[in-house]
Amino acid sequence: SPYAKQTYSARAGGFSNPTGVQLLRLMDEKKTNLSIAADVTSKVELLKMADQLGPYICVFKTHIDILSDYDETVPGALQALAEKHHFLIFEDRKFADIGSTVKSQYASGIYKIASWSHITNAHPIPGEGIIQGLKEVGLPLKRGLLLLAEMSSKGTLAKGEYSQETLRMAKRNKDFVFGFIGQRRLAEEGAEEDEDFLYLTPGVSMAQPGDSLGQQYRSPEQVILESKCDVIIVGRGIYGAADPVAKAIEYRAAGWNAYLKRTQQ
Ligand code: BMP
Repeated sequence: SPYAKQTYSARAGGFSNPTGVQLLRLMDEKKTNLSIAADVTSKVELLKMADQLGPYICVFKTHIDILSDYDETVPGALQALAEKHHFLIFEDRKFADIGSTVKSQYASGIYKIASWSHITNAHPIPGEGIIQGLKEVGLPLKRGLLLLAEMSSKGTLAKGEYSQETLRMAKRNKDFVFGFIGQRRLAEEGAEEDEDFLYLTPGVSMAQPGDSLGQQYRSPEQVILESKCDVIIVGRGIYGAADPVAKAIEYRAAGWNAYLKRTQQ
């Protein structure tokens, strides 16, 4: 793919979603394609992780609904840390319902995700209405959406024609959809690759092949160099280590060196 050889910031011009543009630029500015999956259950731990790892990451990925002590001070505190360290917040909500329902789930409820999270994601399983619904809430706030084209877990049904149709759905909604959660850069069969998207990839570890619940890991090099994805998402590989900051620095270097090799800078 010609895009995989270009720098992140050079690719920004091909994106119409403002969050996608912002992310591409900040990756080159901060020299990082690392995202942390901050899967902790207390707000003190969550905010500590955002403050300590903030300097080394481009995206801070949350599962806000696993916090046992969530309250309405959390989004503001996260936003302040995002400003301080220049990262984007990604609430990994994985919406999967009809357009009308996801609109309410995105804007309302306890978490009001659209009001604080730069990025969120959705399964394409319900069809294009899910994008339309989320877009009505997110676009006026300049938010961006990722579609889950593939998953890292064993036995995933998101493959083949499902992933291909996901790519076509994204192409029809480039104002809001700027990329995918996936395991490899996708090309539409039979079509020239004419459109660029960002690929954010979970299932990354330099130490483990997987976990006991179906997670499957690959290395930063496999993800960035071989599969031509753009962002490595690392959870337990970093926050589960004795020294998470030192580990984040290691993963950041591995991801960045693979990117430099890919773009031959
Ligand atoms: P870990 O690196 O600890 O295995 O965490 C992976 C993170 O990425 C989790 O937050 C999980 O919800 C998410 N994730 C994934 O593992 N595989 C996917 O295909 C999509 C995900 O969002």
